[in-house]
Amino acid sequence: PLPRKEQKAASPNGTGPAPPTRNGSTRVPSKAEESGGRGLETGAAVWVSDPSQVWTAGEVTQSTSSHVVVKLVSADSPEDDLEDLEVPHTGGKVRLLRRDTTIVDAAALQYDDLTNVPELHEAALLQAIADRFQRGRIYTLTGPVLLAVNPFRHMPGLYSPEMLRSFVSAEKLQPHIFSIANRAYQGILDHDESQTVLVSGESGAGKTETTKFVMHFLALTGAEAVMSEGEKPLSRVERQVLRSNPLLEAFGNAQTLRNHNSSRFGKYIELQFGFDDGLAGSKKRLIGTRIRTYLLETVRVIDHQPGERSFHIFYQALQAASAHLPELDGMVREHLGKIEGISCFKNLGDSKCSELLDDTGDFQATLAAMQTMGFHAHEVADVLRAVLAVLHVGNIEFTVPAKNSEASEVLPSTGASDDLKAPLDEASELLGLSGAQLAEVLCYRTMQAPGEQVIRMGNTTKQAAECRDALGRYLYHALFKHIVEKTNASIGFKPEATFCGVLDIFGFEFFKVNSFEQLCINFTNELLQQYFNNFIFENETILYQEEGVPWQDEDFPDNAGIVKLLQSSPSGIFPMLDEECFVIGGTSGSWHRKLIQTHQNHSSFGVVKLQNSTFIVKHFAGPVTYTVDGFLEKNRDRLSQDLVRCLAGSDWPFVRNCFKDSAENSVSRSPSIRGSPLSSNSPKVRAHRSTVSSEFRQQLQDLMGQIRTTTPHFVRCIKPNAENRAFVDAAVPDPRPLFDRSSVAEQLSYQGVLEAIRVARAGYPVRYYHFDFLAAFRCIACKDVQLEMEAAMRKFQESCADSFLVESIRRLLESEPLRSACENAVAVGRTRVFLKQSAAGRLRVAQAL
Ligand code: AD9
Ligand code: MG
Repeated sequence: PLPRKEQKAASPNGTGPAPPTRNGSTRVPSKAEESGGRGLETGAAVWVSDPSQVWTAGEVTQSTSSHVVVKLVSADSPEDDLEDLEVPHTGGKVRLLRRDTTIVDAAALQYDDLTNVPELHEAALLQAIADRFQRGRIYTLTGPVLLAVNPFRHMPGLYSPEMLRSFVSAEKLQPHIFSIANRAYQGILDHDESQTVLVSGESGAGKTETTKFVMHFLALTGAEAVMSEGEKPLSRVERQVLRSNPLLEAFGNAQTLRNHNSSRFGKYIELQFGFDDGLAGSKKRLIGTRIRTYLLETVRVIDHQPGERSFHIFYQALQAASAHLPELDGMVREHLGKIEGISCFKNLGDSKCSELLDDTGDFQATLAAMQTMGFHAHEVADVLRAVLAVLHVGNIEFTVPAKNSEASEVLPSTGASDDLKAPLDEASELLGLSGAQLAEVLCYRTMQAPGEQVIRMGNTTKQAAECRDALGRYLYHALFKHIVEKTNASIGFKPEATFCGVLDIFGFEFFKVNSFEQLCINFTNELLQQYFNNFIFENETILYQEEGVPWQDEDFPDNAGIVKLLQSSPSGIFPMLDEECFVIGGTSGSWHRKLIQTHQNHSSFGVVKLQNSTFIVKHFAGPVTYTVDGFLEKNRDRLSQDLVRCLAGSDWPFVRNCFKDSAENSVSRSPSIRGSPLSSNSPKVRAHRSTVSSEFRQQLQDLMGQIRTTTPHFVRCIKPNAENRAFVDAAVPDPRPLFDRSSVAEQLSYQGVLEAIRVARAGYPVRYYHFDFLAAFRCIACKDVQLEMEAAMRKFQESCADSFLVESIRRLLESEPLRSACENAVAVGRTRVFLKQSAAGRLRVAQAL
């Protein structure tokens, strides 16, 4: 598998994953955007697209039939005279969007939900989020979707017990993660319906923290709801659920360039609610949990980029174990005692103990979590023994024997420290094998045709090293699986109980070199996006229905074509890859040629000229170029049968169990790749023709099926800057923006937030509540009518009945000179007025006169 080292982020700011938005994006601009200024009157306030700031404020100073002239307004000193900009209606690169000058303070509470902004588009959205973030408001709603900007600092009081309590039973959705969690909880209590909170965002955007806030809320709220005086607030299940986080993070998280505690796997946690007979109270509380994991990046066991680290547990064990040696089992204690530090292990490379992490303290938390999960002392020792075995296996090296350059033998090196034996001896002892057994299965392979004798062949040093790495990855994955299974078994899972699922899964990825891992991840995001689109569509349909306004849905964005291109059988990209894995002599190259033959005319597929081994998929978030090298091998991901058989015969029951299932199946694979997409709960018996992708797709199908049975809640996490900087009141000002508008705009785009807004506003992009509409436009009417309108507005304020307002609105719209402009371009709903751009523009002109 391709080590991450070779993958350099291609983001413009060098941090990646760089979303391929704006330039070359697949999305279709709405009509208002295409205009390049058509329909904008002189004096209109606008946002001007600008590569550095993304959007700059401006004002139209001249409007002709072919172009408009815009005067830019400097944000820092509005009186500065900036250059005028001529924007042609067609063919120009600059885009113009109308700027609502009535919004003086986008951070104001009334814009907690941005659907209250009359004209919501990407510039208005960006400005509102930026303003709110500067004011410490990290959460914003756009309708039902919560946007969460990572503050990278402690926010005093934001998650306090008082804050938590203030959200319990609150009716209205507020811009806070507790509000979303509460809505999910209420859905379970009131309607007995299962829920899912879907959290997305790029690495370091705050998905895992958000997930933990949801779990925290659900565990504590359930407990408090049923707590009687003097009772212990948390039940066993609640405590275990909260402790499962540090445990999974120890084994599944690592420090990366983008996040010092980056999850290197995806997870879906179902938190089950019900009445616990053994506990007091008549309200539902947490009674069980099931954790499913996806795509553990096991390649990190073997290698990582400079500046990154392998999984936390390795450092925790090495750094902190000395403090706990007396409690540990004899063999582990003896082995740990001999290790002088991280540098003893090749796979940990030059990684250092991080200043951002407290490995010793975290190890305590890991041990405590294991204890809470009911791991006995000998089970903890097994886990640590497996951790050490993985490290020692990685140290085994090979050399070419004197007589045979096509074979290999284990390099008879000495140990990495005075006390350590040679890596082969350390590893084999830990694995419960003899050194000769392990050397044999690494350096030789056997083959047998039906009815023929077994042939023993030597592995080249490269093959032997691949075998060693596959063993390390497999073992680590088996260990991770064991941790998850034990956690699940310990907490318990009740079939049929109502649950709240929380999905914390990797976002869209786009590197300089994109491989099989990215295709799997981006496919996942494509499915989640499809689900999100449908949700937005349904919501919008409901809104129009409630308002009594007819709407056409043809503008709805649909990524079904891309999903089909990827998964439909037999000619989708993944099924064709699977097929090629079983064709004799099949290679990544032959698969690539077949792909081009089949899909070259597909609108979501492309090739790059002069790049023979690549293809492009035009994802909803933008086009991604994939390099085909290694796709087949990663999808097959076989583990040598000799190795499997050997380990299944180990003296150590833990290893025997890890390899038993694989030994029983004729086709076995190591869980390599960005790790194996094998879930910890994947079926034990694998189908004969299974591949990494087929198993992963099956898992995804199960996940989506499960999510579809629930009520969804969407949280989009946003990373405000690539360097994870928080606001600090430093004496020396930092010239780098804390809120990188360009990067945020990209994230909003590839997370589908802009698309969602565009869809929601496709029919009628401008919306006003009845009262706001009259407040803004009553000045157009003659004096007498204005007085009537004001009387209606007063009545509304007293009674909240919209009927008084609606009549006035209709009179205004039917009066000259608005009548013709508003015909078929305005719909008066039950609570809001819906306007197309043409009508809104005409109203504004009239308002300005
Ligand atoms: V990755 O895809 O697993 O690499 P995540 O999960 O999106 O990534 P994570 O939740 O780990 O990001 O957040 C990164 C860091 O941001 C955390 O370690 C915190 O230091 C910080 N963070 C995130 N959310 C908050 C918050 N609401 N308040 C304060 C936060 N700090
Ligand atoms: Mg995470």
